[in-house]
Amino acid sequence: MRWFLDLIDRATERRVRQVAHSHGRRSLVTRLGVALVGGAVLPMLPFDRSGQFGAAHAAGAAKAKSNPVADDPTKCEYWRYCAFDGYLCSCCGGSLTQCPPGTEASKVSWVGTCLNPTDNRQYLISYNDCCGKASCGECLCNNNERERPGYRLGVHNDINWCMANTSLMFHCTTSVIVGVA
Ligand code: ABN
Repeated sequence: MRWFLDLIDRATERRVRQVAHSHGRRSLVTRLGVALVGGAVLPMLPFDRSGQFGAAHAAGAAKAKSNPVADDPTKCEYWRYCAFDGYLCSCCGGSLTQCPPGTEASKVSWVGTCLNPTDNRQYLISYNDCCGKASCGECLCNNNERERPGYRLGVHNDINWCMANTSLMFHCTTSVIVGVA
């Protein structure tokens, strides 16, 4: 019986020592050290920020610099067309900002916001339709940055903005800078 009690004593002592070791002061200091070093090293680790606004636009600017069509107003990739829906007036006898002869600018329009890759600033662009002639049919372009569904009229681009003009016939669309965001 005595040997059995000794056995229990030794087992209990061993267990108490183990618990004291893992929950003692030294173990607490060890854990604190790990937390401190981890806290200092973690923020230095690289992580993906590509979803962030600034990085996305920096990438956009870099892309525009290496992409000559981004500087060509007859191409849909031109920066001012980021929220454009229609035919480019620069392909229809007009220009970026001027309606072709025989048409007039819509009295109402929708205004988008586009990044100019040259100065990295956001500009407000008014997309005025040119009204009074049948569809130009050249250089169809549809980009939808920050555009919203049709039930929010002022922020939707898939609309005939000739609605308030004498002639409702849509010909093409211009892109006029109306402000800096
Ligand atoms: N704002 C261009 C346009 C005109 C007619 C129909 C859809 C879109």
